Amino acid sequence: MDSILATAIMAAELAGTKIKHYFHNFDSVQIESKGRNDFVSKVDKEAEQIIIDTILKNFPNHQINAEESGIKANNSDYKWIIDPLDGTTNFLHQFPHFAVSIALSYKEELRYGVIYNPISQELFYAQKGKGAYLNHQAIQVSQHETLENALVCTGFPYYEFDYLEDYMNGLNLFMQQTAGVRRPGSAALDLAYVACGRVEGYWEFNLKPWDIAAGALIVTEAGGLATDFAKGEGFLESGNILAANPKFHQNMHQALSNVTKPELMA
Ligand code: 2AM
Ligand code: CA
Repeated sequence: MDSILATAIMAAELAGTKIKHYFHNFDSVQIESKGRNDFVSKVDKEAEQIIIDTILKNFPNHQINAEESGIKANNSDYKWIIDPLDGTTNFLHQFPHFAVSIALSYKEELRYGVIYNPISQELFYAQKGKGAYLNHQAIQVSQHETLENALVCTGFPYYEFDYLEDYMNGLNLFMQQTAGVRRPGSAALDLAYVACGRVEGYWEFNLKPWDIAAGALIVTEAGGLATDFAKGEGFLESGNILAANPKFHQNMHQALSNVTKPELMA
């Protein structure tokens, strides 16, 4: 296996093992007394350090952009984009749906993506031009085209509510016209689920690069499209993402455009 991919997978699995340990040794009394946020930030930080140590041991000159520790700018065109624990609210509530997400870009182009759910032990990964995999088996997006009978997922807005009404319009529409809408709580896993065809499509806005970088590459390598709301490539910058199989992407984009202010779709 390619040495970058092997390093990314090793980092995700080591961090996942640490997160799983805390998940199964969840001292709710201590957490309540010390505060939930302290506990989650301890888990986040420890997992992130494991990932960064694993990467820099193998690639000491690479840049790092990680949720907890920020940017470590090195003199390299390779940049790792890391979310040590995507789905922290789920983790804190003992809801076993969260993941480690690690991506690598070269000159700002996504080249590798790894997402690992340590509880289900599902490992999703992709390398640019080499396809997408779940536990080492090739995966593909679904072929389903129409809203009817489709399953879609999303994330609720949580801090920026300017577009809440537009968001609710989209939700309203998909609720009525699809087989169902899910809000699982981890953007990384939402994208991984699009990639392996469990859901037809996913949309969310105002995310951070580390929430979506790995998942976006895994979707595209699985034959799907991951774009911003204007069908462009600026999703890492805007944080707005729409991911689906190509035909469903078009239908989903059309449906959202009909009920959303043009400025949000731009
Ligand atoms: P996080 O768990 O790493 O914070 C779900 O909508 C997505 O939004 C998740 O990927 C989650 O990543 C991110 N997010 C960030 N802050 C959040 C918050 N306060 N509440 C819910 N999700 C949040
Ligand atoms: Ca996240």
